[in-house]
Amino acid sequence: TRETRLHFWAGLGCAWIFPFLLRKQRQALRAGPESYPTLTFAALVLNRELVLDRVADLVKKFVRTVAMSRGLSEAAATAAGGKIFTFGSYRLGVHGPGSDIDTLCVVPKHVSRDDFFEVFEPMLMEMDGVSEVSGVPDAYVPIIKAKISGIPLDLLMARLALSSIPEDLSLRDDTLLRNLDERCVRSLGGSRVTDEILRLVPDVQVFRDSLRCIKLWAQRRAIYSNVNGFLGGVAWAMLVARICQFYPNANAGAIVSRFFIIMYQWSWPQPVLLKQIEEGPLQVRVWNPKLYPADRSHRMPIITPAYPAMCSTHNVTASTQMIMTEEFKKAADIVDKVIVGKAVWSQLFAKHDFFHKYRYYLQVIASTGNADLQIKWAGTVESRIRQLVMKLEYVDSLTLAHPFIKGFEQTLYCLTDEEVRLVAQGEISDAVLKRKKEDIEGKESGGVVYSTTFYIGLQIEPKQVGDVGPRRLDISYPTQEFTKLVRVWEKFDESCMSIVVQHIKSSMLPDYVYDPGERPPKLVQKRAK
Ligand code: 3AT
Ligand code: MN
Ligand code: MN
Repeated sequence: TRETRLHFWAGLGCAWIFPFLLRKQRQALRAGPESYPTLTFAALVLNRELVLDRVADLVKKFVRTVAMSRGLSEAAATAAGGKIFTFGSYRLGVHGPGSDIDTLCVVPKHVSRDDFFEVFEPMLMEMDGVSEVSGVPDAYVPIIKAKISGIPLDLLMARLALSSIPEDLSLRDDTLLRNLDERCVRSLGGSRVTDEILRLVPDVQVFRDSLRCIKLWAQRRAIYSNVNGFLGGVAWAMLVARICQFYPNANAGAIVSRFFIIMYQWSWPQPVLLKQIEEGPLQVRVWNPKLYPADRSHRMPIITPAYPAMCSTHNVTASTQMIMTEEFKKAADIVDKVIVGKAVWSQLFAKHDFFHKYRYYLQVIASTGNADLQIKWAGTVESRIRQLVMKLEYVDSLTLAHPFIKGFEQTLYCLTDEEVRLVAQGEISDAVLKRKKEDIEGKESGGVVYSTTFYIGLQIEPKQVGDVGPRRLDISYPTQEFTKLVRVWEKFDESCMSIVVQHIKSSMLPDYVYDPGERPPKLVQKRAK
């Protein structure tokens, strides 16, 4: 099209000004016409690469600094090296403009994990264009989150049992994992898995194009989320990779078409494997349902291809499995119709109808009076929601408990303590909704409430013939158990954190769950009275 050509020439023009842009242009040209429109965004791509180059240099400088402080000569300290590896969507080549760069920093044995947080983190803060550096050294996978030139990075570190990290180091060799700290093994995992996936697909470009399509579909259908019991990025990548292996000569369109029908018909709990599970040099557990009852309970096992093999879908419950299976079926039907000309591809990406689908919803409201605390509290509550879902699955007459994949955040300004109490209970008056930050400045009582609300759709068994009286649904036990469970969190503090679970009719859902114009008009009227 004319526009594409315009983008193309504009991009090419820039390329003459910046020689490195030219390299990007060539790559995009080679990648084919689909990528021409991205040429004008070459600057963005370039930005990511530049950022990575700078991080790679910083890691080398970090290793050198620590080595010299330990008494190594300058030459030996420089030879100690240091290297970065990427993983996640950036490494797979399916990242979007909002994606972070997941980066693993590999260092030699004389650099410790403490150095990463005590030396590297401050060095990072000093770097040009860096903002929002925050290290979480005591996480299960210790991490430094940062923003460099506006691009978010997740930085992990792994310390290998080697005296130097050569430029051409590969992480493929399982023996590298010997004598490592568990946290280092976990940190290496992400990179080793993505690299292995890319090695195991017959055609990387077909895999990428197909995965982009499946990711978009899963996001639009609200089934993209590991914490909530659906699948996360790595699991979706492995499913697509498996289909690519079944059809090594197929193009992306064919892969996507086959994907849905194969996944719909898959005989779970038969695992999805990209290669045979291998034993290795460590004393760690490798996924094995014959040996471990916990592994036997996995409903839709999708197993990572790098040693030690792990199940990436531990969180799937009976409900989320049912929901995903239904989505595979719906998508397979659309594809069938597309093939005979009775539907168009865009129907595949229709927005989910979660907030139209059920008559009753559970509303889980987590709130605090502090923005930083809220992130942790809401995260804790969210990570436990699947426990609530599993408890609900045991309730008679409840056929499905459908968790929504994201929470809705609100900041509310309260004038009185009574308002604070009501807001935490989910009772938000129009007056509070309209209030702004300035309205409560200098006030003694009241204050700001940060709240995050999660939703679970409830599907109730239809009334059987012969049933008398209204159907009763008793969910008090699971909800009480759930609130107890989140309150045992070690940082829970009754005085400043609140958790409320309530069940509401769909007509009581707040407007913010809908896009503008999406709310059924009848319900709008009801609420207006
Ligand atoms: P985006 O394009 O960044 O949204 P992504 O697939 O790269 O998609 P993430 O950056 O969230 O997703 O995650 C990349 C990898 O990091 C996936 C997983 O191997 C690892 N990872 C993510 N979250 C966690 C976590 N909480 N704990 C341990 N590993 C994690
Ligand atoms: Mn990422
Ligand atoms: Mn990340």
